[in-house]
Amino acid sequence: MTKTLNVAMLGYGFMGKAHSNAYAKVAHFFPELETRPKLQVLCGRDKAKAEAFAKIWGYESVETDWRRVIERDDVDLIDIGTPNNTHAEIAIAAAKAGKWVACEKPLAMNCAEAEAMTRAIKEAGVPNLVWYNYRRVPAIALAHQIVQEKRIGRPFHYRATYLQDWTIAEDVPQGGATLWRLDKDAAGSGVTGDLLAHSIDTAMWLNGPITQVVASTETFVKERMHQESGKLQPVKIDDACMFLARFANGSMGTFESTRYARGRKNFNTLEMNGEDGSLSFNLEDPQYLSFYEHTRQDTGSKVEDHLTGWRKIHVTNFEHPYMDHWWVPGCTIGYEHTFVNTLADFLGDTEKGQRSRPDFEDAWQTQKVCDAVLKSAQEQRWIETGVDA
Ligand code: SOE
Repeated sequence: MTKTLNVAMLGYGFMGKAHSNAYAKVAHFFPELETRPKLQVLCGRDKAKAEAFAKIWGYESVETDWRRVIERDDVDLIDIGTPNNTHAEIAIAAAKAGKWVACEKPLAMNCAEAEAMTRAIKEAGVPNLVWYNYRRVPAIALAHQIVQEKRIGRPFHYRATYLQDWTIAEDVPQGGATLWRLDKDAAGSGVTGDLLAHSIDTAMWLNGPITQVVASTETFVKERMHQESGKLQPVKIDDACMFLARFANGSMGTFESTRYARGRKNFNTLEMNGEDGSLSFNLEDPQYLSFYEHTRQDTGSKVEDHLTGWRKIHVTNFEHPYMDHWWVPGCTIGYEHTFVNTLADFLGDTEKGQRSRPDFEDAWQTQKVCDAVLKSAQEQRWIETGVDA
C-alpha cells in the first residue's frame, strides 16, 4: 500500500532544483518504497519566479511566505532550501508544527543554532534529514562499506580537499539571491560551512569523531560590491581554509578548501591510509573508488605480492551501493542521483521506524567541527571540537 507524502519546497535555487528532482524521481527508481512524495507547495519570496519554477516541476500550488506553508494541513514535509541564515527559524517552527523536516547543509549558521534546532526536532520526534548528499555517491558508500569490513585496518591518515574556483574575479559581487554564499550575514561562513562541512560529514562517517583541530583561513578579496546595498562592503567570509585534525580513533587528518583553485570546479577528494590498505576518491571522477590492499602473508590475504597495487573500481555493478536501482553495470549515474539515493534511504528508514542518517544530530556534530575550525583560525591554537565520541 502506498502513502502520499505532501512536500513543501522552500527555495527555487540550485538546491530547490536538486531536491525537487529527488522527490520527483524517487518512486520511479525505488518502487519498493511505500511513501510517494507529492510536489504540493513551492515557496519563494519572488512570486513570479516561484510560479515559474512550480510550473516547470509540477508543484500544485505556490506560497511566498514560509509561515503560511507551515500552517497548511495539506503539507507533511518541509524542505528547507533557503539561505543558511533562515534555516533555524524555519526548522524549529516546522518541527513544532509536527512536520517532517529536510534541511539543506550546513544545518545552521553556528553551533548554538544547530543545538536549538536539534533539540526542537527531538522534542517533536519528527523524521528529519540533512542533505549531506555525498555520502550517497556509490563510490563513497563503497568506501564506507570497505572501512566497515575492516579492510583498511588501523587508520593512520585521513586527507580531504574541496576546491573550487568561481570567486577569483574581484568583480564577483556578494549577497542577494544568487551570491548569498559570499555574504557572512546570510551564509555564516565561507568555504568552512559551504564546502568543508561536506568533507567533515564524510570524514566523520568514514573515520569517526574529530576531536581537535587547528586551522588557518584567508580572505583574498577584501571588499566586494553587495548586490542588495549596491555598495562596496568588506568581505567577511573565509575564501580558503586549511586545518589539521585529530580523530578519536588516533588517526590524523588534513583538510583543505578554497574557492581560488583555478581550474578546480568541484574537486572534492578524500584519501584514507590504514595499516592494511588505503582508499582514494575524487568527485571529478565520481564513478571510481581506488583501493589498495596490502599483502598480508600472516592473515592469508588473497592478494599476492607480485600483484599488489592500487585497484580502480568502476562502481557500477549491481553489487555496489545503490546501483541495483539504476542502470545495468557499466552505465553510470551522476550528481543528481546522490540526492535521489539520499531521499530513498530517508524514506526507507522512516518507513521502518528507524533513525535515518545524516540527521540533525549528525549535522550538529559537523557544525561543532566547523565552529572549532573558525575559532582556531581566529585564536591560532588547537581547539577541542566537543563532538560526541
Ligand atoms: C558551492 O558552490 C556548492 O554549490 C555547495 O553549496 C554545494 O553544497 C556543493 O555540493 C557544490 O558546491
